[in-house]
Amino acid sequence: MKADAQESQSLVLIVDDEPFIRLILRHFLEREGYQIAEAQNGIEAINVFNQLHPDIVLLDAMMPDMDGFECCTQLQNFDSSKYTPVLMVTGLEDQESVDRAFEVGAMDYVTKPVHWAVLRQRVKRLIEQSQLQQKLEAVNVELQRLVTIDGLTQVANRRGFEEYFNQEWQRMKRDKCPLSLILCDVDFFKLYNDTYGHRIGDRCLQEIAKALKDIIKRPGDLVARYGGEEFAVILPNTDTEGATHVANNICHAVRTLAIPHKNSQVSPHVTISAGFTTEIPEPDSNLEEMIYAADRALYQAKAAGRDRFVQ
Ligand code: GH3
Ligand code: MG
Ligand code: MG
Ligand code: MG
Repeated sequence: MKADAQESQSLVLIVDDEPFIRLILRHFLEREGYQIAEAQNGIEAINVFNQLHPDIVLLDAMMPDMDGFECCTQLQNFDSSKYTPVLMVTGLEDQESVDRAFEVGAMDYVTKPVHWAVLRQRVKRLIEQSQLQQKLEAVNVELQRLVTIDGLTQVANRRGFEEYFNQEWQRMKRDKCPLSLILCDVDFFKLYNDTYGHRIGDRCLQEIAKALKDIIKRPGDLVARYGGEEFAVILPNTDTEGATHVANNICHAVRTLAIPHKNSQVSPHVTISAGFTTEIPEPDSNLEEMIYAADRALYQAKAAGRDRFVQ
């Protein structure tokens, strides 16, 4: 429908070496409510495309300097062309040309002389399809994000942790760089819930997560909720000295929140214990073992009196 195109004012790039063809295409499509840009060969089409990012390209095949097939091939190299359909509008009717057009990335093909009623529908449908595809992609990206985020604390969840740790483990192995992992566990948190209730317990976890996010800001570092009241911090390209610094900051930051915990056996406030490990992953070493080592260190921090970190 005409109104649709007018509302969104989609931009059509018409590429044809014949001025008369450009003129009648422009005339017809403007009447349908589209905005129009023009180019008279493939080279010009690529320039205009990169400047204006049209919603669709109507592309002639036979043109001097750069023909439609070459132009279509080159357009596929641009990220911004991912959702821009190319509709070939050409006098070539042979099978080889049709095959070639689709092979180089055209989404559809119409022959000259143009059948206006058909062209009108093709242009409309191609633009709608590409808009729908863009929306779906955006939803998909958001879904991917949501499945790796913890709903309560908004840091990465266990799945996000596993994906990222796996990825960074492989990367550090390839680059022969140190990877550090800190596991943290809130002290006497069962008692906290018993004392203040589960809702206040939830809020406490949110505050701790926020405090961790506030201090762990280096690009590439990741804070995750590893389990109920356990957090994990992944520090790529970080040696023992760096991890010691961060682990110390974590304990300090939680202490500084000064969240009352009157039944804690170590402090009148909520505290956290941490265990960390640093290694340059070897070809034959195992990622699970690194997690296990951090967990052992955490256990030692608990055994040594809590509110501290151990390597
Ligand atoms: P420790 O110092 O040895 O770590 O003692 P703890 O009491 O923290 O350890 P324990 O593992 O016995 O208890 C963990 C508690 O964390 C029990 C559980 O109810 C609580 N918890 C786990 N997930 C959540 C959550 O999402 N919200 C709240 N409020 N509590 C949680
Ligand atoms: Mg031509
Ligand atoms: Mg625990
Ligand atoms: Mg605990």
